[in-house]
Amino acid sequence: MLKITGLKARQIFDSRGNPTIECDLKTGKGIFRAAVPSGASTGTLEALELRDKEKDFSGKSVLKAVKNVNEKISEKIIGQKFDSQKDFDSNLIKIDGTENKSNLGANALLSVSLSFSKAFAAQEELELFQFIGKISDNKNFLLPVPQLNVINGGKHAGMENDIQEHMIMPVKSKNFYSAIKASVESYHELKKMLKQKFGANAIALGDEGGFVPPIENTHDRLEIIMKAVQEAGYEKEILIALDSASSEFYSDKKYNLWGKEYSSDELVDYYADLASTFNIFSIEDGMHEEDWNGWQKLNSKLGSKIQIVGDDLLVTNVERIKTAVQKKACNALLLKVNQIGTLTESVEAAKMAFENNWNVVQSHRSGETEDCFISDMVVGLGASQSKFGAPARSDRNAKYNQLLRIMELIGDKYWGSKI
Ligand code: 2PG
Ligand code: MG
Repeated sequence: MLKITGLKARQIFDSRGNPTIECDLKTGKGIFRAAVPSGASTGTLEALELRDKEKDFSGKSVLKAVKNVNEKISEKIIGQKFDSQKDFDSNLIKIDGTENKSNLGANALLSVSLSFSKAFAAQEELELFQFIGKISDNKNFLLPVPQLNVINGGKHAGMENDIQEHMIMPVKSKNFYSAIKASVESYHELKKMLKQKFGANAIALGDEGGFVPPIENTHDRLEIIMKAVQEAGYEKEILIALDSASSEFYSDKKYNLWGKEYSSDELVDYYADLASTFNIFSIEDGMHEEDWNGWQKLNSKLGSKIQIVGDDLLVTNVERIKTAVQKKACNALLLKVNQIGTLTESVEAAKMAFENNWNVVQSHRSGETEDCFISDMVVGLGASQSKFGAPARSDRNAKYNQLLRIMELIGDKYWGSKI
């Protein structure tokens, strides 16, 4: 049993300089803090991120969510005892009382849910990843194969009608440390090449720490990425992953990319063509979040060779995952805690994916904080992959650095590369 003795939320700023919420939860063991990330290319079915929509900070302040924690949630939980994360989160869900957390805000709920888990781990004298292993019934901790977004596009780079993320993935490295080394060295090689070819402006960074060079199509971006990987000496270790975030460039049943229109079929063919040219391991949100036919075509054409990941499609929601399994729409889950709003529901989503033999990719949001909860979470769940951005900027590297600390504890042979 864990007794909550205090709760205080506040407004802080995320990596884009937008307001977000963090919460301090107090128990006899100390004060436990968690902060909530925020997306730019959000799925329409995500749980509601409560923003004030008033004059300050262009409508983005989160003072109502903060107040909801400090008043409505505090009132119900301070002085109370809880015997598990599940018990605690189901209380939070009850206090909110809506399907999509639109009453108190998924951001308000998540700040409390995550800080509670840190407190409960301390109470049980467990590392956070061990605690997450316990609540998800997993004993096989894994260091993830990272997907690192080295060329940022789309909304994360101030662009439209564009593919969002071009990632390197050290799938064939021999252990986690070698994977990070290969990735960091390739990132620096890419920086050198981009500067040489396009000048200093090409090495400005997007929201996830990747470069934003003046290259307006994915084929040419992947070409220079692979050249850099080769130059760094890692072409045998590193494969490619993409996140199209295609809901962002879909309208009137067409996909609009770089001034050209594609039908669902044509876009599937475009991906097949890319996959025959480059060593692509994974494609995320290749199709629009409601284009189920498109997803089925993509998965049936490429799903036996390539990982097909649902993000906006699934929004970390077990009901959406069930539908996608039944429709054979994809074969992997992108897991984002703030899409659903509590840790327990996020764990349930991951477990449902595992039960269906899907891979799970634990993911950051493009707006992040210094909180590296997701590093412990991916290891605790035993998920094989992470998506934490480029190895640059502390909002991203905080996550890699925490994985390095966990590596010291569990050893780097436990590593997700058997995917
Ligand atoms: C995505 C994410 C993270 P955002 O689409 O997968 O990379 O972006 O947080 O902006 O939704
Ligand atoms: Mg995505």
